[in-house]
Amino acid sequence: MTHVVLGVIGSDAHVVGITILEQALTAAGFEVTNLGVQTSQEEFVTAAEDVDADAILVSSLYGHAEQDCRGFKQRVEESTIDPLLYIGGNLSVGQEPFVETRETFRNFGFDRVFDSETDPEDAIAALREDLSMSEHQSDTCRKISSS
Ligand code: B12
Repeated sequence: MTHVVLGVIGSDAHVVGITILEQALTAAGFEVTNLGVQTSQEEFVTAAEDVDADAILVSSLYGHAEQDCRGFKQRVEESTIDPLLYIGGNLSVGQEPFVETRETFRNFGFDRVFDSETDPEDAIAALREDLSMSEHQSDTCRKISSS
């Protein structure tokens, strides 16, 4: 079973994006823990340890992602797990080109960085690729967990 922990980091209260992501990931057969909005780094890591998460998906919309994510990778490294780290949403403030934003968050230790135009299917395809899952495998997860 492939377990994904999802949430909105910091004081950010934008809930629509992660709700859509949760639904898409669940429909694709992933086991999803949605921590909701205003989630601290510590809450992400504790939840991910609890379920032995394969991936943590961080969302940020309100323009404070850099401050909120500083030290996140280090915190994960100090934990008992080694999940993939994805971040997405509206990550930059102002007109910064996305290539620069991506570079910033890659340097923070995120494996993939997604912009606000991301279709949930892109994230699902990336997870399958990075976790070396076939579509069939995640469908199988869904069948097992729903039976
Ligand atoms: C609705 C909204 C609000 C609502 C939120 C209601 C709620 N509870 O959700 C309210 C009015 C409360 C609000 C408040 C604020 N907002 Co607002 N809000 C929006 C708005 C109009 C739409 C957001 C939305 O729901 N989009 C629809 C969903 C489906 O899209 P999404 O969230 O982008 O998510 C998709 C992708 O981004 C991606 N994705 C998201 N996260 C992740 C994570 C991963 C890992 C992956 C793979 C993909 C992914 O997949 C999602 C599904 O396709 C946007 C502008 C916009 N058009 O985006 C501004 C916007 C996000 N808000 C903004 C701001 C500034 C604020 C406030 C700070 C304003 C203020 N001064 O008070 C506050 C912050 C409050 C807080 N503590 O969070 C700015 C952020 C600017 C920035 N980043 O530089 C925006 C961009 C508006 C703007 N152009 O200035 N907001």
